[in-house]
Amino acid sequence: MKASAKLTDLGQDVVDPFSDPSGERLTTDHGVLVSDTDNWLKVQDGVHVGPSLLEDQIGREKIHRFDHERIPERVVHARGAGAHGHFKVHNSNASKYTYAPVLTDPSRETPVFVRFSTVQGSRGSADTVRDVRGFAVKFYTNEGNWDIVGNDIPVFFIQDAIKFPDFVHAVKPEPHNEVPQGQSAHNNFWDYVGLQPESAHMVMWVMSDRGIPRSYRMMQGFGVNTYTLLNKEGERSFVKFHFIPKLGVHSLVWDEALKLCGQDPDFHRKDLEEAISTGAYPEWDFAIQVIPEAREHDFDFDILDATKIWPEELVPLEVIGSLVLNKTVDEYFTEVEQVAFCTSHVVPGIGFSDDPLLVGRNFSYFDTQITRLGINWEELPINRPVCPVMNFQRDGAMRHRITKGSINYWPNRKGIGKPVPASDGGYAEFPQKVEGIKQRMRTEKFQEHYNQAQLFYHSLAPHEQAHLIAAISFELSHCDDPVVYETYSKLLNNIDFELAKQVAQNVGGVLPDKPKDIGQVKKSNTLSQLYFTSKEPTIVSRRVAILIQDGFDAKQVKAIRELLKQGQATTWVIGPRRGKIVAEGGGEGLGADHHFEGQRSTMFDAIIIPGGAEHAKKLAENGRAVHWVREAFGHCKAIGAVGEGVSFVREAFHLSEVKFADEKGGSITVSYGVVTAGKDSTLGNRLELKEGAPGFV
Ligand code: HDD
Repeated sequence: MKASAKLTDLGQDVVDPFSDPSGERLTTDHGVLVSDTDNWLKVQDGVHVGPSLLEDQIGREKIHRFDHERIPERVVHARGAGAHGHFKVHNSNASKYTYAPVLTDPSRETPVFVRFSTVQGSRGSADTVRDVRGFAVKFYTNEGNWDIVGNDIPVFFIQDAIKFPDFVHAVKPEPHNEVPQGQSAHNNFWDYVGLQPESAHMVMWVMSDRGIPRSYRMMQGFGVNTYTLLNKEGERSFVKFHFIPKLGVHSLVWDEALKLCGQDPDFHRKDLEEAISTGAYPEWDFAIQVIPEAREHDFDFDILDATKIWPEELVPLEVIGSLVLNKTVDEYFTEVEQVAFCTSHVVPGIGFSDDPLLVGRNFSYFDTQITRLGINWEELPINRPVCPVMNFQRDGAMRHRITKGSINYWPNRKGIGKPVPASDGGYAEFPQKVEGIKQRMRTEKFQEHYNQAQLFYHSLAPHEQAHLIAAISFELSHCDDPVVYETYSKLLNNIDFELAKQVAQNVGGVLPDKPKDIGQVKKSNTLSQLYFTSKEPTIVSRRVAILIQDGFDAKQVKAIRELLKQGQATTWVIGPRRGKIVAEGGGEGLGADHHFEGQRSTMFDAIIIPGGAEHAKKLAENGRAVHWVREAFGHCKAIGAVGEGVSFVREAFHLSEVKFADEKGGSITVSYGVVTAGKDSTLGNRLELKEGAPGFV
């Protein structure tokens, strides 16, 4: 069977051959045709309602099934969205490190399922909360399933898995009142991380713009833990896995994220679905960082410590492949809810390290799936490997597979289920020499917690640092126990004096009296989001709102839409009502997709206001329309205006002193992200709204 055929097979697997979703005839679960699904069987005389009868098996079945629809939500990462796609390596460069075909065979296309998630909130919480995002990838390889269960942040809060229950209890809603939902802005979280300096580095990342991504499609993915690769010569290397989004790394601004929680709590889920359905398939480069075994101790941090990155200046990324998502799910529950990942699931050529976080994870994930889905969870269609599965694990609740034959043990007289030697593809552990004293401790390098927190903070651009300070200040302001915000503001002085001072001033914390000596300030080029955003600016899949009123210039709108379509952006016409809006001079109008109150500027990446004298006047009279552009401006979005649209924008901002384009001259001006084109501009050649144009980044 060809690997590429497997995606289809997987898709078909998901469909139960006996169920007919498009069928017209209703049946019970045991297949009997149902004649009435709306009236419970009752004793009645046609006038008086009599008792409903328990004997109604159709009614009983419907309610029984409904009563048991819910399964336990994930203890963390409960809120998520997922999609299908494929993974491909572009070269066999990794064969010097591993013999895993999924990482070395460029002729292969490996089907994948990816689930993105937030961590803290429950299944019904909002998408745009400040949080870490899960980035879990299941590779359905010919050698078995391989799961990378990663995040959008390359480090973790704790070094040792034994701390995970405490950490999760601290970040989750507080136990006495189950508040807050989807937020770390509360006493218990900041209390915990204040007493737990190993979290400082990760706290910096979550409080930076990384904690509020614009889209799942615009975030990096990291395997976080250190894994190992094994090559044909039997040599072992340490490895970290990276996914780098083709669209760049982008974030919301905090006010936008907060508003979206209410205005569109499914913002990220819908964004993923919209992009795939419109053909803008999300894509990531796949890269590895590799450290040969002999260099394990060459660094001033421990490479098995999950609170540390491997700076790219020290260990460069090697891009070897790409991941594409090109199919939305057909049914949320059976795919996104029932998909189950295990860090312990690797394929031959890939192995574990002694990273103490990873070792605990390798136990935890399989265990949690038993509670959530039952011991036979790997038989569920979304979790099933695409290669043959044969072993003597048997029975258990909800076993589906029917295995023929009389043999269920090894060794057996027929030689069935024979273990396969490594030389023939069987999984081989690296023969690692282990020595030491059995004890509960951490080595010296694991005791240092601030160097990389500083590295991250100092590598941010000034506006990113300002956002981070605002974010910590917001969070600590939500802590009402002074011990908590005082402890944390003090801790920040180990990272940066100005950071500590400003946060302390904002939240009433303890002002540091002098900078702590933090040695030479170090920076890394690849930690600021600007590193990714400036590479290849693109408007692909960006949502652009065109604001119109009766009397708008229809020719301009047509041209604008055409240009944006060429750049693969999506346009949405927003008017005073959904439906026909009359064009200037009574010409052919346009159907608005939404009315001003139905959607908000937060849901779009840019706004354009075309010309049309009557339209511009009406927009200026409409408070909500004015709010649209003001809010978008406040959120640093690109705003474009043409002809009379320019005067509307100017009025909306009361910005007569700012130099906009000379309307008569028809020139184009860019001012603070506002792009204006004069009245005489012809859209085809002068209003350059093309990919990469200023303000459309
Ligand atoms: Fe975890 C879920 C990522 C540490 C225990 N984790 C879960 C998911 C992601 C991560 C993306 C959601 C998977 C999905 O979409 O179904 N977790 C991480 C990362 C970690 C990490 C990047 C640090 C490197 N996790 C971690 C530790 C433990 C767990 C140390 C326990 C010792 N994680 C779990 C879990 C979950 C989970 C309780 C909940 C649902 C699930 O596993 O399937 O077992």
